[in-house]
Amino acid sequence: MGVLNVTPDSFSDGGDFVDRAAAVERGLEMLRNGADVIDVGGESTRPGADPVPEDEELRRVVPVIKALRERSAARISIDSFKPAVARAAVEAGADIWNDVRALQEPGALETAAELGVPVILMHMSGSPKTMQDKPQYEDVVGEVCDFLTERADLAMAAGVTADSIWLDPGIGFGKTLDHNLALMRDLDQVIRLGYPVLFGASRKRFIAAIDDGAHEMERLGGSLAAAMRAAQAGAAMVRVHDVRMTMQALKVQAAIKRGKS
Ligand code: 9MG
Repeated sequence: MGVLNVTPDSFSDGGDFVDRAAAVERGLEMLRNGADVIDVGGESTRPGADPVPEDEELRRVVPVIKALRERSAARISIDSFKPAVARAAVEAGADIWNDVRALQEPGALETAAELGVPVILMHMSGSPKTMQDKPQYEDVVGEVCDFLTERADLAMAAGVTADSIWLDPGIGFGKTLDHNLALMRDLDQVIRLGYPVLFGASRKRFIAAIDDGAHEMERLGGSLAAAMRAAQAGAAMVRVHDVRMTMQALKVQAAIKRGKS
């Protein structure tokens, strides 16, 4: 899954507006480089990020999804926790709902059931604005698994089919470095819940915490190490910025496992 953040800090024309053409080109490039899904998001979920009003989020993502749909048959996911944005995105051509709030917004469960598209339920403690203020767990892996199981059960009770549900431990979302490392080490516990697992660690801050404050653009090595760990543990998909290099690493890992070309 290739990350396409349609936010002014990612694709700016120099002012406050998103350069949509550049965003679409980046999405198509990720597909050429081997991505199966493009994850389009119009609201940053980085720690400390400010919320974006619904109309602005729609203005950012809908034209980009329409343009990608016109030019490619590949799967597109909408990264949003707002039911109205997910609905408009699916009408514009998106195939998957990636929800970092795991359908906790009012009306989200019902909307997911109505839309009938696969939905990714991610674990987050708190909200992006405050989630890194002293996150605490007794047993982070157990608590994340319990939360995801409960959200999957609630989704199914609302009418989402079991085969539409994906789970995601939410690396970096309300977690300290040690919490993130425990989740990566014990990822098989999330996988054993029985749903396909999406894993996202690309360019995240825990890499800088291990490697001397490495800048966001200098985190490729750590991103690849985490993606390889996830693939080895059995994650069904990894969410990444650097599609070409991740594909290369995955191909080499698979070839080594086979022991032949
Ligand atoms: C939007 N977003 C940012 N990081 C993410 C992650 O790790 N998983 C999912 N599902 N979405 C993410």
